[in-house]
Amino acid sequence: MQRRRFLQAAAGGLIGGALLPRGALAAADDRATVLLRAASGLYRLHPTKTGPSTLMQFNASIPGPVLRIPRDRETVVRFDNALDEPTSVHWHGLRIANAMDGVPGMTQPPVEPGRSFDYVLNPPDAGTYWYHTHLRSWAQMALGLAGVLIVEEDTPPAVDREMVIAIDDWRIDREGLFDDASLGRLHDWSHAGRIGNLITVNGKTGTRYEVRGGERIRLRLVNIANARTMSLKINEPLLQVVAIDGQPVEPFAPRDGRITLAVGQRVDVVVDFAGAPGHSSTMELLVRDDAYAIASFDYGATIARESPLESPLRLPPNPLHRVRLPEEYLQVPLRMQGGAMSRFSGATVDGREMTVSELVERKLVWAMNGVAGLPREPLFRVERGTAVSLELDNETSWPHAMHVHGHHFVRASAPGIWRDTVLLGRGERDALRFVADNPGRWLIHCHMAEHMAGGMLTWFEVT
Ligand SMILES: [Cu+2]
Repeated sequence: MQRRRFLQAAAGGLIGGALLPRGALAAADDRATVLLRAASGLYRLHPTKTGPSTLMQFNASIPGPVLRIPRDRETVVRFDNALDEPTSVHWHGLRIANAMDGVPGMTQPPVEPGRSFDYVLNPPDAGTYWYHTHLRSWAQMALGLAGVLIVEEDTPPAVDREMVIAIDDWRIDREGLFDDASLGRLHDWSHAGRIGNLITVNGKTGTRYEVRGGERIRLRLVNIANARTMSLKINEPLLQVVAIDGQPVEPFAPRDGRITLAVGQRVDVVVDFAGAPGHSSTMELLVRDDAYAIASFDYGATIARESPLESPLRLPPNPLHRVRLPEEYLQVPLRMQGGAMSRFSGATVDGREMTVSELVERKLVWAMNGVAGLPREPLFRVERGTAVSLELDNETSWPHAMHVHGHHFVRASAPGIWRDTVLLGRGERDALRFVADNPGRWLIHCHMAEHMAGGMLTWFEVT
């Protein structure tokens, strides 16, 4: 009975988008407080195969609830850890105070089982973000500890509706259960990370959305997987990208209609649904030469307007857009090394030189600038306001989704677009340029959870 109730609660959370009311708790100082609780619970990943799996969930929901918070005002997220292991919550892409960044051992101690932590969020930029565990994320994130975070614009943009579309990648076994046995497998760590065999959209397979002809809908696409880069195609002709990694861009139609999301990345699109009543269009995941429908948009009998809107929708600029990048930068080389099929001859761990076999014993299979794992000293330490150019060189045979905490950057190869996570193909080089204007200690790492766990992380300090 209890199990049945639990499953219903989880399913109910998904259908409704699990919106937490703002100001769920009226705090004395009038800051909105939301409650977020991590716990193990049962969830049925595969719709037809047997049995639910034991996963890790925020608020008994897969994915976690969609949190909506205001811009430029404080929200307290009271986080309770009801797991039987330590964890933390990282707010991916938010330019917030360092102490709230949720990185155990760097910005806070781990939140132990049975303990709480108040995350005070005061984000300057509106947009689509997400939150997830930052401890043993190769296991905890694979098991479900992730959700979408929306920082609302001061004035809601003129769309009829919006949909949050969190896409995940699960590895399930023959029984349709979460594949525990392969969790932490060295082969995944040294290759492409934990790539799954079941794609879910907001925790479900075969997700169907009802739409109306002429309707203008903002889709917030988020890749919450551990490792899989997703190439998506939505079969609608009137589609414009309006934001990338939360930050508004000049609207554009994606080339070949293809939207690529590395892990951690977000893209907001505005779709003017152009079909007739009864029509159905699909969202496809493109894998090599194949396309898999992962969700559909089904047109109802009524229409929203006679013909779709034509003028593109522009989102209001964020305070980030006032940051001016200079001509001169502090250049910081960052060589990405290791992994399978590379010329990797060893690295330093805690100041000690190690051979590849010594590294492999410790499951350290990636390095940056010759150091595997988190270095004692920062990659660079700068005064607040210093302009930095991170000169990335991917010497490995694998793509990596590099994420910088607490800041957004502009790629030298794509000026004008601010990102917090960038996909670098094998052998690729690029420079990430930003003003280090947020004091504290911040991580730089590959967001493919197995690569970070395997040593691909470093940090910098802004004084
Ligand atoms: Cu990587």
